[in-house]
Amino acid sequence: MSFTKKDVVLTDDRPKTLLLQKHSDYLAGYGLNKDDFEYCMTEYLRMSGIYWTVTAMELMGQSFRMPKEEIIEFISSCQDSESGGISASIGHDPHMLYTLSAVQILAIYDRLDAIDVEGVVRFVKAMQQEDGSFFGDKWGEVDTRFSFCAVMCLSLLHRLDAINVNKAVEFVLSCMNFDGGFGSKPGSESHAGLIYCCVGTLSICRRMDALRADELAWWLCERQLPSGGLNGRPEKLPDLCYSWWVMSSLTMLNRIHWVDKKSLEQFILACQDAETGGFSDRPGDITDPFHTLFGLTGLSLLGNTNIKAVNPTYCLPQETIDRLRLEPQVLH
Ligand code: GRG
Ligand code: ZN
Repeated sequence: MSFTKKDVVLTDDRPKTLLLQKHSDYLAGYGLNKDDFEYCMTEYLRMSGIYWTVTAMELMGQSFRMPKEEIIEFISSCQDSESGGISASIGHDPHMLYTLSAVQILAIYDRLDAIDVEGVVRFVKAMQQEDGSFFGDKWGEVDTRFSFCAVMCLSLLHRLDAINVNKAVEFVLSCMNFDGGFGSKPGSESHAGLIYCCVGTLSICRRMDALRADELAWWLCERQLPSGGLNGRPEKLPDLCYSWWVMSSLTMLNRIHWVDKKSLEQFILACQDAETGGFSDRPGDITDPFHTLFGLTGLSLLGNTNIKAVNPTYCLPQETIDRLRLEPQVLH
């Protein structure tokens, strides 16, 4: 019997240095042509797209290249006056994911005054259920991602008091599995993306003591493959964005040294496109703003000083978290 591992091979002609100027040009140009096919097809997640881009530009010290006032104006016009929630694009339905992205962008810009904050608080509060879980929107999907969106959003607004935090934590803990990991709801398989959401929720609510830290960190560091890249669960291919979901969780757990940093750094650098700029999920694939942010944040967590420090809980520049005087918990 043979054991095959799904992985990629890094070729010798791969990028080996950080191409910051290329990435800044790529993101500054993204969406300049509003008729571009890819731009049109991603309208349903526009608010998050702007968050990924603005955050990446901030971390590179390039945010002056972004149309700040236009972005703030766009966010204001995506808030629904009735529910108070914020949508991905003008005329779309409000959702927890885009409400969080909007609040994150405004937190970076120090412009939370541009929205009706009480409206956002009302929206998030209305999404909490009896068992402490959160809906994503009025249609009632429950997912630990939405628990994280709720607590992150309210903490950025200094309004965590509006929800039942103990119940929110209780629900997240009910999603903990035998391996110490977390899924999207009770009984769902552990997945690194959802582990980040659950650990992040506990970090914000200062309940990291409830984690089984050693087991969880062991599961997380087992995500590293021979190429250096990380996958999101066993038997899956490596994907650059797990450099964020896994490494941010390990940082909150104070066990980042459990992965081989050097080979992960080489994998991340290999995901850059030296011609177009930007990062992709795997070497040689097409780049996008989502993976570009997580390539940069991954390198920042690994200690690259050409990129500003990122906060592992909030996925925002550390300087924003300091300005807001937030103190998410990390294990010591
Ligand atoms: C503030 C950064 C930030 C996030 C807000 C939306 C959110 C909270 C977190 C998303 C976490 C998550 C579920 C990430 C996983 C994304 C992903 C690559 C999903 C793909 O899932 P599969 O099963 O991929 O298609 P694999 O890699 O398992 O094959
Ligand atoms: Zn990915």
